[in-house]
Amino acid sequence: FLSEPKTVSIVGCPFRGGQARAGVDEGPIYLVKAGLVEQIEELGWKVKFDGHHLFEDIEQELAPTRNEDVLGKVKNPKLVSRVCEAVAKTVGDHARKGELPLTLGGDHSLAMGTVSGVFSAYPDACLIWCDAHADINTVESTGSGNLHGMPVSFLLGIGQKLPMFEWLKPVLKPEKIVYIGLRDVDKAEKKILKDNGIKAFSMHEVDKYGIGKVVEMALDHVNPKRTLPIHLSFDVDALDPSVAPSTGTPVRGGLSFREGHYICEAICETGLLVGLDIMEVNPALPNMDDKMSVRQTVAIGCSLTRASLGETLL
Ligand code: HAR
Ligand code: MN
Ligand code: MN
Ligand code: MN
Repeated sequence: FLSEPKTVSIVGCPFRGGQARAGVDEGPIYLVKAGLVEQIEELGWKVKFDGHHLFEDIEQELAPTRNEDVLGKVKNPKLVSRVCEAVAKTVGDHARKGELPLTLGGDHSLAMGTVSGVFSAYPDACLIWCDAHADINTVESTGSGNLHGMPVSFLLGIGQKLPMFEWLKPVLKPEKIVYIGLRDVDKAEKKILKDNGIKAFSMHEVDKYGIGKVVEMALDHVNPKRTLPIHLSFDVDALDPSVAPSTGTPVRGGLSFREGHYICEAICETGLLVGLDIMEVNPALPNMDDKMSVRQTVAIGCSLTRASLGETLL
């Protein structure tokens, strides 16, 4: 699906409006500073990166009413909507040019933008969502009100529609998404997954079958003939906190270093990857003094990206 010369377009999104913890907006800045652009070039890709998207115009325009940006339980709906709409346009434009958009988060609410953008260019694409969380709460079911826990329901078009998200079309069908790595799913989310027949491989299945079989079964579900474009949305909290500690909602019992990388390598091997998100790296966590954890998590954001883009072990 990609044009020659194979080109990655980095969409750096220093954005935190989908959740409460400061620092996740620094994630993309750290990933690029760690040398991600050069690392991808080293793999033989052409890399386009013209600086992080600053969303300053949006933040400024909404600043006067910032405290009023709440709708029912949902926090910052106007801000998140405007930012995701901008991301959808940028990502979609890159995808339509035959470039591979690599979005660096920032919090996972951004996936409303990235998936909308990629699916506007590739309507028959499928979505692989690696995460400890299902991020499928609806406006009605959310406990936290944080939009990073809801992007999948918005993309599916389930639950109450919010007026400011009118631009967001339900581009995703329940049979076109598959999860890997789940282990912290709200009760209401479990019901949504079940009611919609959505396939998920939790850590229980990873333990039972092994990661090789799980990725094969996941691909068999969304991409049985291995012909459809793939978008991979990778929340680094899918990995165990011992592996990727610098993230906002760590949950123990996650993917090992190798399991995480294996998923990326196996998807790369299909030759079908058209969109990639690396989300929820938060360099302010677990605390300001823990530079080791930050370096380790940023390095893993980079190595998951490289594994997705063709870095092999031999
Ligand atoms: N399910 C909880 C909620 O809706 C927690 C969600 C999120 N954290 C994430 N998403 N990092 O992957 O708020
Ligand atoms: Mn750009
Ligand atoms: Mn997530
Ligand atoms: Mn998560």
